[in-house]
Amino acid sequence: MRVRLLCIGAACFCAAKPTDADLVVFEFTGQVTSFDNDNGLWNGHPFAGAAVGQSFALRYEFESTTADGNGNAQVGLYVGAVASMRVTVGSAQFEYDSFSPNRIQVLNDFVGLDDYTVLGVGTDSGDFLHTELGLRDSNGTTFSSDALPTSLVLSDFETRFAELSPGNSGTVAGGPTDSLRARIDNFNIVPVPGAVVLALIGLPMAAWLRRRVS
Ligand SMILES: [Ca+2]
Ligand SMILES: [Ca+2]
Repeated sequence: MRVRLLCIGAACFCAAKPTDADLVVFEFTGQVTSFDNDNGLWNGHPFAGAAVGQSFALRYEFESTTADGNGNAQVGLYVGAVASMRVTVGSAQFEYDSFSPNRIQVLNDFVGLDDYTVLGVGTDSGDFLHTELGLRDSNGTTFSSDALPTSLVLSDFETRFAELSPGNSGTVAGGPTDSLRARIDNFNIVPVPGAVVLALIGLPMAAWLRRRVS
């Protein structure tokens, strides 16, 4: 009986330790502050009708255990960390179906500042979007290392923005660029549904097993 319970316990432990447990969902919301379509690059895009004052939301899921790909102790570079990303402008939505590239970059005390940036470049049903989130603390007091943060305090950063571009050139210098810029006003960590369910199932099960085995 005890052996069987231990086997069940081991199975539960394995089931409660999926990669889901390492996923974190960040959501930023704010407002569109500028929209430029001088080159017509937004034409036919889901965000073609964007306008200053509309609501803005950026939500992404990332793998919190992604390894730092930059050996510099002041630079954390987490390439491919973003598992999914959705951008909403007013009632229009862009949900990435492919990413190339995506990354999260953390700067700690780099030229005196702390900085958190997220880049997503890719498509949704053939439409293209270059998304960049930028948070900057010019006092350099927010981060104490270049580790990938799993929570943030928005008020730590005096500069908070998102910038979008519809062209393949993104924000690369020299190419035509139309852009949408939003300021970020709010931040939430969204519970990952799978992890919540597993935690709810896993904790009572573990307690029950402890009682039975002891
Ligand atoms: Ca590093
Ligand atoms: Ca710092």
